Amino acid sequence: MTTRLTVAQAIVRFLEQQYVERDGVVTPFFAGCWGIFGHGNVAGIGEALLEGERAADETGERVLRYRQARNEQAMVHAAVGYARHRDRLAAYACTASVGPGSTNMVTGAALATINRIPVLLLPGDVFATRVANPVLQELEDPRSLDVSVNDCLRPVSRFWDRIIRPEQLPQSLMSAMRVLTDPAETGAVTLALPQDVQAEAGDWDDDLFVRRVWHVVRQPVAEDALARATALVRDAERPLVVAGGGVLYADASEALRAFAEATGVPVAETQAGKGSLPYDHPQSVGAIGATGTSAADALAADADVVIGVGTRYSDFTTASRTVFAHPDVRFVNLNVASFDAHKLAAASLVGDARVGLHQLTEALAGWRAPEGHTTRATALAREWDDVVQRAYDGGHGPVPAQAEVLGVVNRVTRPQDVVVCAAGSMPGDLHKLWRTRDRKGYHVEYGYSCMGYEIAGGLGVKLATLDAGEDRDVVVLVGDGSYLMMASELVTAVQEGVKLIVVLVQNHGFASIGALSESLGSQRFGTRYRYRTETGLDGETLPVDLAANAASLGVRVASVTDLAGLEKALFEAQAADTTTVIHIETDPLVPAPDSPAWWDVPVAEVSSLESTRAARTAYEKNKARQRGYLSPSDPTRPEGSTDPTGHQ
Ligand SMILES: Cc1ncc(C[n+]2csc(CCOP(=O)(O)OP(=O)(O)O)c2C)c(N)n1
Ligand SMILES: [Mg+2]
Repeated sequence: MTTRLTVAQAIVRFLEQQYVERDGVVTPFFAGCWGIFGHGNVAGIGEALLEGERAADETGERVLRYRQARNEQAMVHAAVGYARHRDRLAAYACTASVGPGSTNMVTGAALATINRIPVLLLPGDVFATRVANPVLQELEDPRSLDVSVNDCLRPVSRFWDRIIRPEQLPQSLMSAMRVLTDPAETGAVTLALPQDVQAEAGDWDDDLFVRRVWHVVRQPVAEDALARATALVRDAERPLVVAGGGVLYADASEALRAFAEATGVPVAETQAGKGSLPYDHPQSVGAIGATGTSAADALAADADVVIGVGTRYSDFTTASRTVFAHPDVRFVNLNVASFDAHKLAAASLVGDARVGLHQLTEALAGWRAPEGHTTRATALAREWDDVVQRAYDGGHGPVPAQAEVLGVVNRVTRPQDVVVCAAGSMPGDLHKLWRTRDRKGYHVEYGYSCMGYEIAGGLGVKLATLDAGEDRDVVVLVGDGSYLMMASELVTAVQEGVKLIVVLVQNHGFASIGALSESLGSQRFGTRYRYRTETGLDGETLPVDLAANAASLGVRVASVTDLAGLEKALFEAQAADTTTVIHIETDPLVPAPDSPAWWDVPVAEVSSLESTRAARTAYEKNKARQRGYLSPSDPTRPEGSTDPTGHQ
């Protein structure tokens, strides 16, 4: 049997029937479709979504619900926030018109792919028939009429296709689903849809539209690989776990806790992995790397075996390959993605984090890290927590320090509430200072660290909590720079009746890049929001009123000047039904407690500036500490084997 539908109608009908199963729990994969309409999708995907909603009004059946966004980049961020909070087991589609609507999604797609979060992008594309070309917003590449702006989405998508014939669609949809639901492959998936093809009808095999379940299997680690890794760990004197986002997506926190408690190995966390253990677990040593705690970074410096679980070892995590300083450090990497498992010349364990941790725990039965190592880790973590408390209680005035603001927000929010952030000076401060009490409590996008993710991503997180039936406030922390880049989805939150608590930290510019600039000899050049004078951008502070700006978008606004006011406003925001933006000024020149680690940002090799020359000297010193981490994880050659190259 076949059904006659347009390509767009077939896509919508197909997406509605996709389910995912993990651990025996079956849930719908698509929560809905974000979209902004233009001539490239209004009569294609737009018509199909409308038809779907009308049909559902009659039948009451589940549909791909349409959500209206203000900005295409933001809608992809919202989709990512949603999927990340749902452990990648649910996602959104995003439809955009041809041209600028589609290219606006490029940044969101890159963010999704880098963070390994599923999102299905459905950009409109230029006419497949080319009869009426150039269509409004068409690129027109004189070298090939086959190119459109949607080709920009190729490098940032894990699967990319352009449907120029209806017959191509079923295979592409199946490939899209395979990638979206595969934890090792997932990211942005793009199906570019020429505007004429969207509206073209085909006779579709009804099997395309039957309910389909995609199984997310928990791949066990191969026994021989496990044996190699176990041998390394058993020899370790100062092992350290680095927990990444994979621990959270695999819902492996309990398995990690069991591993840590059975073996005594301390656990450090990356940005994406923060919350893998509660901050006050005796073996939790907190943030690692360039934004790390003194505890985690001291343990990393001495670690002889590093057990990375679900981490991709970004330069922040490794402090640009300096944080692991033991001359013979070896790595054991448990990761569902072979690409990540093999990083740093590790003994690789390719598999699911939860199953793999269970396997490792069992294989190491009876073994424990030296007692002194575990107790040292606990003592170092306590010392760091005292540093955190002092930062929370900083007593700066009249304008408070950012760390004090974080302290108040941490104290007033409930353990299950989610803090959302992405760029500026707050992610680093949060990584070091935030006391995470729930595995879902910390949502900082630091794979792409994209200014503008905060509010849009937070909206997606809140929608995810509502769909999951969870009672969580979502607290978005956003700097003035990020706010100015993309506050647009506050309007969407108002429209959808979704409640966010946004803490807008006003420090009149880029405190983060200002501090970085100063440390690199660049004198905070171009990082403050100041009037232009004859000598540059060094006049009075600009008269922006972001509280008034937020109020104009239809949200509740509280403008506070001190920590007591912040606390009161947070309580009121908690009690409110609608979105609140709390505006507070902080002093950009009060830094949070410093991390001992380095981050590689190259400094000019020659310069007429004394500040730059001094910074270059310091840079070269740090550069000399940088390691390749190339030592084979298995340095002993099996007996009887010969090296064909003749090298020893
Ligand atoms: C889209 C984007 N552009 C540029 C950057 C580089 N960048 C990182 S932080 C930052 C400044 C952020 O300013 P603000 O949100 O006010 O936070 P603050 O640094 O003041 O804490 C910039 C420009 C980025 N991360 N994302
Ligand atoms: Mg700022």
